[in-house]
Amino acid sequence: MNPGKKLAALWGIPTLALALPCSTQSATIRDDQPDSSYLALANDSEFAAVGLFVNSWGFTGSATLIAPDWILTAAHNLVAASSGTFTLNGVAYASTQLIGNPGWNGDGFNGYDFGLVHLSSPVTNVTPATLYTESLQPVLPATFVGFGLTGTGLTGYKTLDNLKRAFNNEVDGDFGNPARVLGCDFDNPHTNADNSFGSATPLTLEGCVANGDSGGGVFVTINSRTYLAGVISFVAATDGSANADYGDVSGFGQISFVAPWINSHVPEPSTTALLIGLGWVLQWQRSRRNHAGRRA
Ligand SMILES: [Ca+2]
Ligand SMILES: [Ca+2]
Ligand SMILES: [Ca+2]
Repeated sequence: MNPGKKLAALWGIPTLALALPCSTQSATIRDDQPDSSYLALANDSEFAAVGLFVNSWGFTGSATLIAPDWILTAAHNLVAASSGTFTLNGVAYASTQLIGNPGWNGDGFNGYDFGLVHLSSPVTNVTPATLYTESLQPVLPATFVGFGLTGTGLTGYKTLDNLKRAFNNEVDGDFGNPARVLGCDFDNPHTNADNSFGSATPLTLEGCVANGDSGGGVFVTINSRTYLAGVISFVAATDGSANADYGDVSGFGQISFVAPWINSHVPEPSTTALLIGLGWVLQWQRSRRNHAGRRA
């Protein structure tokens, strides 16, 4: 992907939108798969630590519990915010401190789209996600979890129904800085013309991130254990419109390169030092196509 092209940070959705009537259309999911499958995947216990994050100026994003009283989200969810509320399993937790990564400069391609939020009281009924602190090696499937807008690959994002969805995709692309930012394309089951990275065949529950998924979790399962490996940051487009339809690209920051910063603020996040990589095939494929997007 051409780093010079614009992308759409997944700026949140005004909470006012939550009150608007929502259709039953499912979201940035395959048009030939049931929405119920994506909803069920999100409700897997492995992803229980992902909750809704609404900042003080009323925009909706997502976040993941990484310690009983700390959540990890996107830095751009914290811009100009004085506080935020994290909701998990119907319980709202107020913030006491917002910490955007000091390296964040508004450019998702450069990474650093990470923010930490300290909660006023600990979450006692959900186990925090375990951080994956090694650098991800392509190609591997990952699961993206968030509360963003919904629609299909044919329509792009259309509605916000405040439900947690998850989709799978193969992490097989980057934006020129793979140690920090990785991505995956939304492959179209009806044509290979939308393929940008790797295989043109979508996974069964393939999808794309959309507005409001910002700060949500990117999970990988290694040796039967599931880890939080990334934070959802942006959607980029090959078709000039970053609307999360087929062909658009999900981008996320790797936790590994900001792990020291996380550890400097969060006393005891659950992490792993598992060494990996030898078993993975290094098939890093980059798009030769220019991608254009827009800020949402
Ligand atoms: Ca894909
Ligand atoms: Ca592909
Ligand atoms: Ca598009």
